[in-house]
Amino acid sequence: MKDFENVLLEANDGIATLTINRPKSLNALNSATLTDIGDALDVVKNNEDAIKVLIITGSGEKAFVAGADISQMRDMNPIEAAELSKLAHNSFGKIENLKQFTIAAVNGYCLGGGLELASSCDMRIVSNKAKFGQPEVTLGIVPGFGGTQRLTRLVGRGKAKEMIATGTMINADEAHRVGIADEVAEPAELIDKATEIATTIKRNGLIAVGMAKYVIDRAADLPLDLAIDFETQMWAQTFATEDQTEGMTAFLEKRHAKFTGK
Ligand code: CO8
Repeated sequence: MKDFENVLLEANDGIATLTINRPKSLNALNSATLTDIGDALDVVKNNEDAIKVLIITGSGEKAFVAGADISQMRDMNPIEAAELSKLAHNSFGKIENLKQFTIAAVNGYCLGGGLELASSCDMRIVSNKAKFGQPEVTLGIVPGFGGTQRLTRLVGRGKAKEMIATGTMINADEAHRVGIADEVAEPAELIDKATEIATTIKRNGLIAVGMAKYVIDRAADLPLDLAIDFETQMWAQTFATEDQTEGMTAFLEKRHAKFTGK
């Protein structure tokens, strides 16, 4: 696939892996890395035929992403801070808007912008050595890449406020208990576990998977009657796809479906 300076993008048998690759800085997110993430996500979006699921992870054994790059941020003025935040929102928004399902394979420190990146993914499979936190207040700032919002939606207001106001880290078991982590794995088994889930998902039709994540994300904060109505519209639309005919025909013919994403 395409080469980037700060991330690696590889694809194998329908599953792409995007690795944040600045291990000397614990994969901290500077502008160049956020730009590379956005560009790599465009490649994923434009290759729906070849890529059905995306795994996002960090390079090295220590960190998924240890936050936004503090050495870049220290001397920024408010306008530059807003630009950096916009850059991150643009890239993280692309993750949510992909049809492809996204899995964060959290291999180590997942702090600040790192937790905000992981929170933008559809699922989080985490190493039992991973540590999670929003330490921004310890630096005199607040989360600026969506942390006050996406973390709150994952764990509820009380826990989000506790994590953000204390700035302290929680371990993988606690992250699992509060709903940040969907599964916890041994470090050596993390990518295999993420790949196993990705393999199950990629067998399903990309349209149905993409629509399911779209309706879950878009309708989550609507009143229930509107959300149900939205789901009904999406459900009805799947009956206009070849995948629906193929899925149901395959069931009736007692064979595996061959979805084409049409
Ligand atoms: N930015 C820049 N460099 C970093 C970062 C970071 N976030 N994290 C680690 N590094 C660098 C260290 O400076 C060090 O570099 P060097 O070897 O050149 O001295 C290298 O990575 C290794 O780190 P440590 O030596 O500190 O490793 P330790 O094992 O001792 O500690 C920790 C690991 C606990 C993860 C520690 O590095 C740490 O606390 N890092 C900072 C974590 C943090 O505060 N993250 C939040 C940053 S703020 C943020 O993400 C805000 C997002 C919203 C921004 C909105 C902007 C508008």
